Amino acid sequence: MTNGTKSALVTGITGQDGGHLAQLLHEQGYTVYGLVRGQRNPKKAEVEREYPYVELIEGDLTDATSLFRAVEVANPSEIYNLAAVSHVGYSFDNPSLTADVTGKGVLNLLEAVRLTGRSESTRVYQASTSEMFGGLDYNRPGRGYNEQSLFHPRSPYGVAKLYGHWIARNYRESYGMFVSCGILFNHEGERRGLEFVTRKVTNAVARISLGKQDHIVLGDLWPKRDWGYAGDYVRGMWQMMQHSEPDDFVLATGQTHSIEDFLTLAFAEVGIGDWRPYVQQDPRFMRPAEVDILLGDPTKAETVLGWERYVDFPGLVNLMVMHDLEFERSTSR
Ligand code: NAP
Ligand code: G4F
Repeated sequence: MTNGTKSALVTGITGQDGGHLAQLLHEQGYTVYGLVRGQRNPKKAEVEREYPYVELIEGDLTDATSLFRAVEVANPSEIYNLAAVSHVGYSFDNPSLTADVTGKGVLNLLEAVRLTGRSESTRVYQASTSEMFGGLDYNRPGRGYNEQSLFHPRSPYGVAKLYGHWIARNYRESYGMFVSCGILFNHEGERRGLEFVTRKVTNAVARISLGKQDHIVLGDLWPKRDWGYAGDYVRGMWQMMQHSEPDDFVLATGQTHSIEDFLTLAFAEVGIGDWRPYVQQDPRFMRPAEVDILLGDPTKAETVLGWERYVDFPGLVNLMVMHDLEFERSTSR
């Protein structure tokens, strides 16, 4: 299905999801605009190389004026707000910045849409997160969080995202704007930042197997996450924006695995059966408050939107390790 008349503005274009989404929107025939921040952002050249069809606009979620300008220039039918301070560990060290970007930045963007007179013509996607839940859903043991579950964020990131979530819902209710929130559980892939645990592991596994590195240093290994593939999840974001009504949707796999499980599969990909000799732990990578387990229930997205996933957990680990092996073979570092 293509739609040549639509244009989209994607914030967070230099991030993991921004890349996957830019590709999907381009394939659907959209004119794609991407918000990029900073005077000399090194990732700008990467976007220009990998997604040459994206028209870049300079702006920052903390700078309301720049967002007004971006909205005026792009005049988008859809805005995907993916930009955020998105690393949970980093948010503990930088809580104020996280509140400004991940929380108040959402308000700045919604105001840019409303005050430029686009409340009725522009649909907005807000990147909400399973970090807003913060652990086990004791009301639904074993069945996972859904759209009705209670929130209990356990990090400055989760708290800031919860503000973004509620202000997005408030603009939907107050001004009748089409604002949908995707409550996404962890999604990973070959474009995942190296600071997140899955990519840190697959990159290290590739380097260890090629003799470029001899161990990896991690934090806690027992937490469990509901890990899916980012390519599947950006399709869900787009489906939310095509739906007849704005709403909230959980995207998840309905399965949860520990970091130890991830290590076992990743090392097995390169023929290493026992990963323990290669893994060290350091409190530096542990958090003041941890989310022990995340498990999501995607029934609503599956039934209402027809959302499907094509990559399962072993497939995800395989594609990430294979990608990193190829990349590490091609560089001498
Ligand atoms: P990511 O790779 O960390 O990308 C974050 C993006 O935000 C980057 O493009 C970054 O740009 C941009 N950004 C940071 N501060 C900004 C600012 N002040 N103004 C404008 N842009 C700024 O994140 P992701 O994994 O793609 O996730 C996309 C969104 O979904 C995020 O909001 C994240 O919190 C949320 N989310 C992610 C997951 C997941 O598992 N991936 C799950 C649930 C929700 P620079 O290049 O300039 O730093
Ligand atoms: O990969 P992580 O940093 O992802 P986390 O904290 O679950 O957050 C990600 O998913 C959220 C959705 O639930 C997003 F909203 C958020 O933006 C981000 O994309 O950590 C996963 C687990 C944690 O329990 C962490 O403590 O891995 C543990 N961990 C253990 N060692 C580590 C490390 N995490 C990182 N980043 N680095 C380590 O060395």
